[in-house]
Amino acid sequence: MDVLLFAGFLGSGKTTLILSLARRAAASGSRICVIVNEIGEVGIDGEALRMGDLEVRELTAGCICCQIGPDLVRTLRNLEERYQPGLVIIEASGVATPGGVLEALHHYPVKSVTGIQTVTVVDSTRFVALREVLTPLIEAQIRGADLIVVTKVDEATGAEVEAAKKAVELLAPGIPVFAVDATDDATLAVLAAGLIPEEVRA
Ligand SMILES: Nc1nc2c(ncn2[C@@H]2O[C@H](COP(=O)(O)OP(=O)(O)OP(=O)(O)O)[C@@H](O)[C@H]2O)c(=O)[nH]1
Ligand SMILES: [Mg+2]
Repeated sequence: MDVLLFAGFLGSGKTTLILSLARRAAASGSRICVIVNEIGEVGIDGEALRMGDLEVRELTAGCICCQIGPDLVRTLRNLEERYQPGLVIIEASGVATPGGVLEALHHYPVKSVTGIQTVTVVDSTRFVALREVLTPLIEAQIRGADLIVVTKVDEATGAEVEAAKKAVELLAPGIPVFAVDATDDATLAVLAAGLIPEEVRA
């Protein structure tokens, strides 16, 4: 099974994006499973994702990048046993770094995982301010990405979008960057084609 890891600060648009992408995939009959890591919150994302007809597991006992790596691995093994999903999407908590999650998976390997790609979600309306106060976290999330999605371009000013894109390109040179708003079907379709394995796609 392939794993898609979504990282990005709180409220950046991870769940929204996962739902839109999954909508383009589940119709093939292949089960997509989602693992969502929320810390100290009621399971709002879990509920939203279940409404997207996805098999969802919630991990709430800590952060998967630094505290509960073994729980993540156990959950992946369990999903593999029950569903043999073509794709497992992991929504990391807003304070997780991709490097931490990958380290956990490296430490306790899951045999059936054939590939892991990291998507970092960057909120264009808040990027500059967040980077200023949370520099190490925001930069580690971007540096750890295989692909970056800059969200909320419908809400941001042109200057905000450009500032976010430019900073991201400097922090993660050569990494593909997509700018989207949640209703931008054309870009989401291109994203889905690149991220979702063919056998899982609708
Ligand atoms: N205008 C606009 N709003 C968006 C977009 N993407 C997400 N949102 C809104 O931003 C808010 C946060 O989105 P979520 O998808 O819940 O973000 P998240 O990263 O999963 O948040 P946490 O799980 O709490 O870290 C919601 O109110 C979304 O409706 C977008 O492209 N444009
Ligand atoms: Mg979420």
